[in-house]
Amino acid sequence: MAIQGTRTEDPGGYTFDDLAVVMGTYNEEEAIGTVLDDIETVTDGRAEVVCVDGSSDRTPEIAHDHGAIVVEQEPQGYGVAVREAVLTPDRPVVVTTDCDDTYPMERLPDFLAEINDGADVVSGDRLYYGAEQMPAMNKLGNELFALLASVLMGKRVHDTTTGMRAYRREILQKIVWTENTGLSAELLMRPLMRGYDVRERPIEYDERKGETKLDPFSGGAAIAKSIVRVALEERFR
Ligand SMILES: Nc1nc2c(ncn2[C@@H]2O[C@H](COP(=O)(O)OP(=O)(O)OP(=O)(O)O)[C@@H](O)[C@H]2O)c(=O)[nH]1
Ligand SMILES: [Mg+2]
Repeated sequence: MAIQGTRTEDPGGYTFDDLAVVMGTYNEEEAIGTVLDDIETVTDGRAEVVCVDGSSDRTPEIAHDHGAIVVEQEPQGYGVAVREAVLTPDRPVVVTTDCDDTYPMERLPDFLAEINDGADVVSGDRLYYGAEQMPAMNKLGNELFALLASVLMGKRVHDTTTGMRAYRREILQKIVWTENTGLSAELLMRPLMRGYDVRERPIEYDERKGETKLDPFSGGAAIAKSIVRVALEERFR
């Protein structure tokens, strides 16, 4: 979605100068220009952008042209890329997104405001507004993942696999991350089960540009396994 000239005042405390927006990028040349333009517009060009890239198309060139830091990495899956991406910046607030133009970059000021309000992790809940653009099977899967995680944790969560979250960097650095396809669930569950201030906030979710990189069957099974493993590890740690 192209954003034109929307600009919100910086909330107190951390500003966009303290913010890094990070993503894994894998053959996203259709979407990356829009995503990076949106980030630039919303943050007035002040957020640092990190792309961990495994593409064979023009994605890394487009990222460079937009001033992003591009870390090259052989494609090894979502979590391997996103783990590298969240650990790269040295800014105190790190926001993840996908590079497929599904997530609302105009919400970056709200996420930063929640961090300034004391949140440790702010997680975009795509299911709250109905996620009409999400393929029906993904939606069902995501609802089941959230239920499974909620039962295992004893705390209700609504969207464990969302790609848009804000984190205090110190938490990303302190916890050891082990999951690949299930990394998004892990990034929500470990902080929550360790007592950090984790808040879900409703977000809009748009239709994906370009091809999906996730196989719904093998990917779904991997995510379910991650949820069970992470919940048990955190329970008994
Ligand atoms: N560097 C790198 N990035 C990856 C890899 N796999 C996925 N990504 C990126 O991670 C993000 C999430 O992948 P998606 O294909 O959007 O997965 P999804 O959001 O579960 O599925 P969709 O519903 O199709 O959006 C995208 O920005 C991808 O380009 C990988 O192996 N390496
Ligand atoms: Mg996506």
